[in-house]
Amino acid sequence: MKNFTSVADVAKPPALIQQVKELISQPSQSETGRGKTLGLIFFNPSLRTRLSTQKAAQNLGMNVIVLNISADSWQVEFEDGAVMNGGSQEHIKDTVKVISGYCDIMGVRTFANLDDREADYQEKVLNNFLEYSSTPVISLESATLHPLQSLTDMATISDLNIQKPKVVLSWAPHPGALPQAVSNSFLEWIPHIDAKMVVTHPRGYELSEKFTDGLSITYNQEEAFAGADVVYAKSWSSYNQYGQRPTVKGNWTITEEKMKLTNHASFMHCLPIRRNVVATDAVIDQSAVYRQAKNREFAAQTVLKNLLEDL
Ligand code: AN0
Ligand code: CP
Repeated sequence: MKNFTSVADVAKPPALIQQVKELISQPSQSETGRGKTLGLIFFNPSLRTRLSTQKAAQNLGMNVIVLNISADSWQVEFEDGAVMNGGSQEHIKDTVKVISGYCDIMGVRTFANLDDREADYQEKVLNNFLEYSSTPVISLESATLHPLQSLTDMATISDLNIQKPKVVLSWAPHPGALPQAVSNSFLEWIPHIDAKMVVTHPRGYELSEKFTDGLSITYNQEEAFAGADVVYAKSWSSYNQYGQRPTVKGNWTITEEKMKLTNHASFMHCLPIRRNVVATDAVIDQSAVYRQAKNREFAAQTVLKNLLEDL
């Protein structure tokens, strides 16, 4: 594997999911990464991605350096050919070339700005890393995808050992506008496990057809929940009215009553979660979310191992 920025970077996604499952059932450490350095670059906040990827690298004997670029470094210019007499102090080209000189593998987190759909969906920031880095690049969540999360989610679902589970991706409320990355990415990976996929969201929250083409989509959340084996909750802002939060009819918070419609479904969420907004305390407290978060370590370790082997 040369980079890990989307499912398209993976030759055999089911085999990678299987490797994560094996690590879940039998955690292990090795010296595969001894003497190698992983650089983790954050343009946005993170808890799980930061810690699980660091821990995964340590499990492989790697050194890790972390930079919170917005808080601790120079302000970065992204425009090609910019005359840099304004606020930004260093061009992305220089930032990436310098960082990659210190690293053997580089991870970057760069959220959607949710203002300019074209710029977000062109993955301008991530592509600068791919273009200027001399090392493999891991997405730690980009503008439109979160592959480490999705790989974890596929392994976590597959680890339930339910034959062809009914998996429901449900939109949920949130006080702010969130990216579509987690949901897009989930839908990009789900064909690689044997599941029956249903998406439910209010009108106005349609995702890009690139990700939902051919899927069963309903505006009726309760109908979607009937017989579900997995309920995967996520809030996202509108794709068509880009970054907006169109008015929603009814209450989309996931409650115990709604979960009773399912087939004793596992409740999943990538976290962080707004309690009693996305889902009630009772739903979250009986859910798979901590197992899911722990599995981030095994997914990151699997990805790092594959990248190290191809260095
Ligand atoms: C981010 C998002 O929705 O993309 C990160 C999730 C892993 N969530 C928030 O900003 C709350
Ligand atoms: N799920 C996830 O990526 O969490 P963080 O934003 O805390 O890294």
